[in-house]
Amino acid sequence: MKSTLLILVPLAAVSARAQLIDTRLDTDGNSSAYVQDGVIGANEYGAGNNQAFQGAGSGFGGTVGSGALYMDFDATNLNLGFQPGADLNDNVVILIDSKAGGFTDATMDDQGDAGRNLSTNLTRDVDDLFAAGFEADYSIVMGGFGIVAFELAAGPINFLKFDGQFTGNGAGLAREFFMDRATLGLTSPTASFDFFVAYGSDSNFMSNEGIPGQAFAGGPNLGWDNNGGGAVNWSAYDRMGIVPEPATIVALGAGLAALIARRRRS
Ligand SMILES: [Ca+2]
Ligand SMILES: [Ca+2]
Ligand SMILES: [Ca+2]
Ligand SMILES: [Ca+2]
Repeated sequence: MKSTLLILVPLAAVSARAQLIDTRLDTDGNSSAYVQDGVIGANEYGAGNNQAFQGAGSGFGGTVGSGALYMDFDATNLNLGFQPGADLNDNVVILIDSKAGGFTDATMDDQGDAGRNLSTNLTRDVDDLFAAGFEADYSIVMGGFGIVAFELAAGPINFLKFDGQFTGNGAGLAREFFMDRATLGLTSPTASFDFFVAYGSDSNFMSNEGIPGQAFAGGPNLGWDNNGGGAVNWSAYDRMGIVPEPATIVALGAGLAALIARRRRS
């Protein structure tokens, strides 16, 4: 009995700290209906726009908490669309874990500008803990200024791309943006990555909003110091990936059949 308890307790502790909330799969990783026009078109991000991730929290008015983040792959790019749930007065911060290794709040600190500071520090005065195993590799920051992407690093993070097509704070305007799959390490036909979205001010005053909704979504805004509550736990994350092409499945099936045939002959 004692040994059973010893096994169960650590498992429970791990699952409480890391939670995959939602997985969405692109059924055609080689093509997309993406048009960078500030509008989420019908079926632009999968059939019925089902490749959409929802949030929770309303402390800053629901911009992220009531917003939606859409994604779709084509052969070259990962295409994203963010539809705000309220005016975009602050900064949407998307942290992406798309390859081995990476960084946490504790291993990054770049205060060069608001986007860099939010990407590497989130809540200003306390540690921000990611889900167990989540090591961020890239960030995308969306605000009234436009959209910027960084490759994360221990020192100054590396600027990748800026797009100024969409500016201002209007909630009706979808922020659409694309990134090169190769840059993100997502060239595989069955590529997938994990991410979560935070929302904070230029001075790292953080909202309780997120995509997916975090455990603290029903509480007060995190502010600068998590209201004296210590480290912030960004334990929840979502996953976006690609369903294998039928050709890939056929090839896998053929390989399996050949393997079985070889085993039967031997
Ligand atoms: Ca697609
Ligand atoms: Ca569009
Ligand atoms: Ca940091
Ligand atoms: Ca990583």
